[in-house]
Amino acid sequence: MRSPQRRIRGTGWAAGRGPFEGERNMKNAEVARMFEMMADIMEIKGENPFRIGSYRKVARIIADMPEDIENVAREGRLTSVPGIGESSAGKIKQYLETGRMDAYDNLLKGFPTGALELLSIPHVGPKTVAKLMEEGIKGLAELEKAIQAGKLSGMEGMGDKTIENMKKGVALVKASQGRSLLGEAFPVAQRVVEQLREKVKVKAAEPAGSLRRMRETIGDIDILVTVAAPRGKRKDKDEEVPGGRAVVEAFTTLPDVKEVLAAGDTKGSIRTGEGLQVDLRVVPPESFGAALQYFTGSKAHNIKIRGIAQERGLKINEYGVFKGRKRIAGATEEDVYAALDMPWIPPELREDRGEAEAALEGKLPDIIALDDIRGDMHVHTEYSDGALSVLETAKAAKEVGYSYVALTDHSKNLTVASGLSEDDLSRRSDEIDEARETLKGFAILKGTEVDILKNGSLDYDDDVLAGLDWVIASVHDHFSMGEKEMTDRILRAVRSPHVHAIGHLTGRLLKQRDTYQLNVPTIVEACAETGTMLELNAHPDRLDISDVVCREAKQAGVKVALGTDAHHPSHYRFMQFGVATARRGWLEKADVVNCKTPAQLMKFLKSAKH
Ligand code: DGT
Ligand code: CA
Ligand code: CA
Ligand code: ZN
Repeated sequence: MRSPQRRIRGTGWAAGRGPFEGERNMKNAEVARMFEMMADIMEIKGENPFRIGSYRKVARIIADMPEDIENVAREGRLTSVPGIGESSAGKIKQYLETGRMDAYDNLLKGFPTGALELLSIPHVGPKTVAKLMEEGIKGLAELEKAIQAGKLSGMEGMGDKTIENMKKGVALVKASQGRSLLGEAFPVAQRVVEQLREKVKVKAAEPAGSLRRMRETIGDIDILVTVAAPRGKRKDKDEEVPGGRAVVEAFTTLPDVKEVLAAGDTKGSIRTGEGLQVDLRVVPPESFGAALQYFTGSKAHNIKIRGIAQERGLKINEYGVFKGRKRIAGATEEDVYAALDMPWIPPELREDRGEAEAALEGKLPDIIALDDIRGDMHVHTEYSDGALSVLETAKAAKEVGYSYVALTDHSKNLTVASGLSEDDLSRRSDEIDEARETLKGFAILKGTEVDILKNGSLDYDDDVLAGLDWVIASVHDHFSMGEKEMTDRILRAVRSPHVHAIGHLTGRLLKQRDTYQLNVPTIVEACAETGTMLELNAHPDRLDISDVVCREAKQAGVKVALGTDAHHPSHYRFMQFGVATARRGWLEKADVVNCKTPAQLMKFLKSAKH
């Protein structure tokens, strides 16, 4: 039988390998979060404000540091980073070397978990948590009850708007509780699968579940393995082949394992240092495709597929497709779908959003792949808050294999991100001209991410914008406007003849901040009328616009531009999450401007607006 492994087609998962190898272990965000958390807990406890401030500062420094903190620590350079002193360096080192930080563990010891829940609500800071705790509100469920009973209204500093925001925040936390960002879970799955393949001889090891479907958040990671003799030992060409038990053992003793939740003959479950649960199942080769199909889901897709099988008098489960008692498919996913008269359906489409019907009619979209992307349309340089120079930034994009990059530094309104003055812009323009000379055959677009000001006007005058190749307009402040006001604000930018695309349209930060109040269909419609594009911001915190809005854009004829919002070339790898979201939104090459050649792109941008 042919190896099932070779039959796994170009999913987002497969696209995860390649040029970004080696960039996946950045611990910066993790360490920064720990310092932020320590500061929050100290603040709730009412400890020394100076100490709290210094922890916050360290968190910020680490989060913004373009370099991998593990490298900095390994080379003994922690204390030479401005703002990191001996004591912080010690904590960081201890954590990176041992996976524990005493200071963190001690602070968390005995601290009520309910307070941590409250802290995870957007807009709820340590001061509010302290106040709520004083009032006897010690967790999410209690807060929800208190809001419902109108108990907060009497409390100091609790206006209607604050309470309304809190209510939304509680809903957001409840919805995302226990879920991780795709950007966090993906590298963990990649690591676990690789380590497993190295440790034990398997015929195939592949992720399934929401991770294979590349959902924006992941509940747990599911991994499917097949070996030649899953239920026992068998001699295979005189060689002892591992059984399911051996695979589970190898799995539960991987370096990433922090806790073993279950270990049996064909199933294992562990928790990693990141707190992610990973479920592993070992299945026989003749069922591998059926099991992969089943455990990839989604549940809604599976239910639809089962119905289609029943209509044909067939039965489908994780062991195969059966006609009576005879297995007619199961070894590969292609076989499974073919048994139902369907072509193979890319995992990203399996959400019961019409993909099964489309497959039956032979009308599945020809969705884009990472290889189709010829450039990154949203990148920052050191002129604003990026890490590297124009030339370095462009060179790194060329090394990824791109034909172009759009440099989209912030505009002057965004002082926290060193937005560019008109003078800065013209200095940058000269520098781009020089870089163009150096990097012949590679296109650098002179771009901007211009702020949409409170009233919908733009942060640069029209003549400045007219001199640029690529204009993204984004909202970066005054987030809490009403729906009508915010929609009008963005519509005004859409109607500017100089705005090519709206950046991160809804402003959501996954698990942290909900979307602005906004009428998305109205904006999509206006984009279609004016030839304005929508950005798909590929940063794993954002993935904005979402898969669902991508689909709306496509249906309205609005083109989508993918950008990673890179502040350092190591962020270029986020493109795979943007591509995955585009795939989930059914986008084809014609829908995505990044699939154009440089010449096609420049021509298109000149005539896009109408
Ligand atoms: P997650 O982990 O919440 O991000 O989402 P999934 O989709 O990975 O869900 P999970 O881990 O609970 O289960 C993995 C897959 O197994 C799921 O996508 C479809 C399949 N599955 C699980 N439970 C059921 C079920 O009750 N019925 C059907 N038809 N499929 C199921
Ligand atoms: Ca899962
Ligand atoms: Ca699972
Ligand atoms: Zn932005």
